[in-house]
Amino acid sequence: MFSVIPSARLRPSPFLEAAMAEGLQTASVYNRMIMPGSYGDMQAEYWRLINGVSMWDVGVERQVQVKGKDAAKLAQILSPRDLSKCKIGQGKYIPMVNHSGILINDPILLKHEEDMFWFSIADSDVMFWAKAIAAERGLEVDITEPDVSPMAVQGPLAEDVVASIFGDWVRDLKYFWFHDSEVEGIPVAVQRSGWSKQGGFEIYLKDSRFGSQLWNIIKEAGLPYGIGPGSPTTAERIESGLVSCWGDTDYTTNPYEVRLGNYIDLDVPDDVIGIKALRKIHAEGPKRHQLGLILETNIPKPFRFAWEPLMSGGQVVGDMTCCSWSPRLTKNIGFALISKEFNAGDEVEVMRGDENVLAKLVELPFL
Ligand code: THG
Repeated sequence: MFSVIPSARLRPSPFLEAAMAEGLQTASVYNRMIMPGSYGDMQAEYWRLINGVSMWDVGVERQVQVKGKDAAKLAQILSPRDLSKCKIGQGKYIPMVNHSGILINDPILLKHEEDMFWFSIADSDVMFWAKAIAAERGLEVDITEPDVSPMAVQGPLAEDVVASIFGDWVRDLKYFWFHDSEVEGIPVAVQRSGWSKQGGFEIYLKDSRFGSQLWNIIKEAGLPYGIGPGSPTTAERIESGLVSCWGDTDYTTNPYEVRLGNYIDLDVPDDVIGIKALRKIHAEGPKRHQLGLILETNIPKPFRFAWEPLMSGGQVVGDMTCCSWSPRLTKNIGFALISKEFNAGDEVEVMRGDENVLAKLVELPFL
């Protein structure tokens, strides 16, 4: 194997030291940061998320803070989801598109004040984009990266763990709503969120000096519940139908193709980036859609970075954009981004170099 050359470009999260002390085995790169992966037992990590509680270093979900007189205006310009009814203390899942209606990021927006927002971003550079748009539109805003790093606590027992640290008020938080708090003097915001469908919270650390201390507080509080380290879990997110922006999408993919149409409001003002393109795409009807795939093989996916083409009748009809063994379905499953001519119930072939594998299209989510 290889090791990583330390570099200021590859920013560590404040939790990385604690994660390495837990025996971190694999990592990837996300938002130009090191993103922890597995701690050596992916089966145990998966079942802990499904049946118990798991803690994740997701400091790679970087925050872009927009503050100032025109902050609300810029936030709306950057997303085709209507933000006019968003309240202070509320979070919203907001797809972002470019001028052609192509999906470029899918942040969670946190509204802190009438004139202050955080974009909690997926893997692409929203800072460049937001600064460029603000300057081009002549808006009065300060766009900065605050010293803020999320950690996720996920799974059916996450609420008990987080309540034992912060108090029973966390049980009343609605989905994506958040509240400022502290523990042992460490400033945080606590939000009901996280990239799984097993329930849970994200604790946004607001002072990176305390990464290891916060990690250990959560670990200790979680001990009676069997907490252990983990990370965003490919098998679970595919079973649950969660989209990975830039994993399941590329520079040709619009939100309607990947089941994000519910988060687009076509009657937002005309100055919202990409809204005219989205109205056109919506009116004409998207050409592709995202469906589940159940592969007729128990052989694991080969080690491969690229999408795998889907064939029917000798023609390429789409792509398989992700694939994983599902421990609950005991099958290999994935997502298809495929021509609208194909629907749930149809069969296609997944091209895997020499070997083609039959796969059945199904509705998402799997579970
Ligand atoms: N947490 C935080 N920031 C993030 C992520 C996160 N930024 C990047 C990335 N993840 C954003 N992507 C998603 C995608 C989906 C969801 C959350 C973040 C999600 N979706 C639910 C669903 O699809 O069912 C609910 C959405 C809704 O109905 O509003 O939870 O994980 N801090």
